[in-house]
Amino acid sequence: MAHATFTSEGQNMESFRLLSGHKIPAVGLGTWRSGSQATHAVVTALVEGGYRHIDTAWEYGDQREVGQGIKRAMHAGLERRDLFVTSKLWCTELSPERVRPALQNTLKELQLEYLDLYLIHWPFRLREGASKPPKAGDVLDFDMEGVWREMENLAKDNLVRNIGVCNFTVTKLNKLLGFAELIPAVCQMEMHPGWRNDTMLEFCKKNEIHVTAYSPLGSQEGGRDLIHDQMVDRIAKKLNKTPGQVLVKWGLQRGTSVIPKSLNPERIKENIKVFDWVIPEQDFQALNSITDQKRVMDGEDIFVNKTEGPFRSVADLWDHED
Ligand code: NDP
Ligand code: 1BO
Repeated sequence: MAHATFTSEGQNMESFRLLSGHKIPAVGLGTWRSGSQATHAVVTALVEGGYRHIDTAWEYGDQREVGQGIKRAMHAGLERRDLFVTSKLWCTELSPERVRPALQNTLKELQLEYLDLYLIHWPFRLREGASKPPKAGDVLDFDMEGVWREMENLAKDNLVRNIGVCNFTVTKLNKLLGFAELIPAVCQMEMHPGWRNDTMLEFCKKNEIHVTAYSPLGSQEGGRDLIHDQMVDRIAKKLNKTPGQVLVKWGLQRGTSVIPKSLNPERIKENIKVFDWVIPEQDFQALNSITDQKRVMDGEDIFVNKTEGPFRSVADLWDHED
């Protein structure tokens, strides 16, 4: 269920309550491929846009820049306790003894004492220096239980407020739920009208795991251009909104938090102006009816080796659930 609060700019910002009792702001700024421009984007989002939620990851290589942006926003008057900062544990660190040092490195890069949310980025362990696509021996066994215990220990030691996962399937979540002492607070996954991912959404709702929708606009280079989709554009024009706003709102109306990425100040501010209007039911259902359902982020380049395995196809990665 969404809760409304007001930021210092008077922007109505909704949030969702996690199982832990903490609140996750409904719209966050994505920072993948933001590079050196991440600092400016984060400052714009936090200080001018009214954002309170930032999504980053060690793998994005921009945690230092994101941390600079957060620091500048705090100098401008924001309090750490009002912010929700997410980062992610990369695949080379997916062994129990590497979890805590990886988090400590992330905290150092971000110049933070704690994270609000730490996620397993992908449920596949990679050898350091793995190629893309992986060579034989690049994808290693993943001790999910051992890694999760260490994630739980980070939460117990208050270094992270919440822990969760990304890019899991029902099969993998069931396995995790079988041994977890702390249930994942959040499952982050690709979600937009071109990849509704309904099975995972329903499974997470049933298990009270909050869902964050990534690539809500269809992602970046090589992604799916939903911004220029005819139906999205028609609905945007009818509602006097932009396609970006319609796509963000679609995710919110499904009960997910949403993390659009932008480096453009106007688009950053536009993407969060989504709280004082709704997509009418008929249009919402039209967006739910796009038949060409396809992942953008299928993981093939990073994890599939067609001849050597252990994952010989995209279907293998997703446990043949799609
Ligand atoms: P998005 O779906 O957020 O799309 C970003 C693209 O849309 C950029 O090219 C951006 O360009 C453009 N854009 C942004 N706003 C608008 C607008 N209003 N109108 C038109 N174009 C717009 O892509 P991402 O794949 O980056 O996903 C968002 C975030 O989700 C990531 O940045 C990352 O934080 C997270 N993520 C997590 C993953 C995981 O495995 N856990 C995987 C993928 C993403 P411009 O910058 O020029 O505005
Ligand atoms: C490989 C990283 C994808 C964006 O999270």
